Amino acid sequence: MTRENLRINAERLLRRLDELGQIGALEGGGNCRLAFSDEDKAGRDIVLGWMRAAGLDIRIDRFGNVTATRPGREDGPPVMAGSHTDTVATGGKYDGNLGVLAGLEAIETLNDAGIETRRPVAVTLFSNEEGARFSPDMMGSLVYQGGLPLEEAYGIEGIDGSTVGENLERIGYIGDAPVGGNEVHAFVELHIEQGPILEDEGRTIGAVEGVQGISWTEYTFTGRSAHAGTTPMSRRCDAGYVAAEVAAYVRRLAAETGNGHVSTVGVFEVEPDLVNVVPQKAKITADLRNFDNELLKQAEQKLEAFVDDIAGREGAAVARRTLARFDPTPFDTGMVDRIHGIAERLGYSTRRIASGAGHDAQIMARICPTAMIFVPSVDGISHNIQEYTKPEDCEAGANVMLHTLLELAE
Ligand code: HGY
Ligand code: MN
Ligand code: MN
Ligand code: MN
Repeated sequence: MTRENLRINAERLLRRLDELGQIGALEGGGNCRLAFSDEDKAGRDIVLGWMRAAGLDIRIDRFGNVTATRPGREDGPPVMAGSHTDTVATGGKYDGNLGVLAGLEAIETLNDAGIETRRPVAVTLFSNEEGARFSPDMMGSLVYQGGLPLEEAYGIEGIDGSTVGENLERIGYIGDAPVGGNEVHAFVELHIEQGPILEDEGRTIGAVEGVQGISWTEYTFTGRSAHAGTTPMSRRCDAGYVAAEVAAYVRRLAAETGNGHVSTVGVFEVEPDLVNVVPQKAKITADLRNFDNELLKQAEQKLEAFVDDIAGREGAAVARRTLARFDPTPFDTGMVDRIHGIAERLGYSTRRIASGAGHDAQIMARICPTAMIFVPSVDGISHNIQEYTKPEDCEAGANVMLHTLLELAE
């Protein structure tokens, strides 16, 4: 078997995707493995078992990031694949999982073929990529890279009031290895596109050129609860009304900002949440994204001005909390070209593409040459229990991953 003809073991990859997909399985399909939950632990455990069975050197850092390494002829910084196995509450079985399992599959294919590489080859499972329970997202890779101090990360409180540190402790994933200061030769992440472009164009592989900027803000509006029937409209301080106006504005902001801007209000809570009480309090989150940082900043400024104006007119108090803020991240052009070339050489229909979603790769790009491989999402949906990617596309992405790691490891 020549190296060029080397291909991953698709049956093993797909079987593991299914097995991991059983953990935190939801009625009707999909997964819920929120970061540092018991389901997240169970998902980590099964992947760790496969890593150990492959005879890899396992390193768990103090933030629960798990790195499994296959030695090379020489020591030194590894060529690394990686992604995440935590999910949003209505997640699918491919988001993140495909990247971790394809990295492991590529390493096991090298084992099966008895191929010795010059450099070590590793795969990392990063903690809490989603940020849905504990913000910001990409938290594990941020701590791994040194962008978020460990103690600060431990203290972050989640949507259910408990802290990251308490939960990491509870699931037993505070490892011994230090965080930060990690040297990596190059990083490659395979991920589902989570959008419609590859499928619409009938493409199999996306060579990802970069990730758009992300801005997450939580707003808490405080008004005054009052009787919904007796209180004159002019005498109300309706926190729910303010939140609703802001949510509609966040939507309008996308068209106003342009350049493919996207924005949404994902969290919308009112108190006391009763039919005949004017809301006393309302909490919403605004997720704004743009590939142009200046336009993203303009959108943030316009939103702040709108919030102050509408809340001021209603007499409601405003509390703001930044949950995440990442600038647009371009990937290493040499790495993107390499992925594009390998995909074409393997016979896959390929295009360059940008990522609308955040990924661990955008953090790893701070410490080493980094790029991503996308495969199509059926109907372009993700963060939805119907998330699906065809087996042959998972296999294609993993084969591009295999040859990218192999080239980088020489
Ligand atoms: O929100 C994101 O883009 C990622 O899924 N955490
Ligand atoms: Mn993901
Ligand atoms: Mn996701
Ligand atoms: Mn992601």
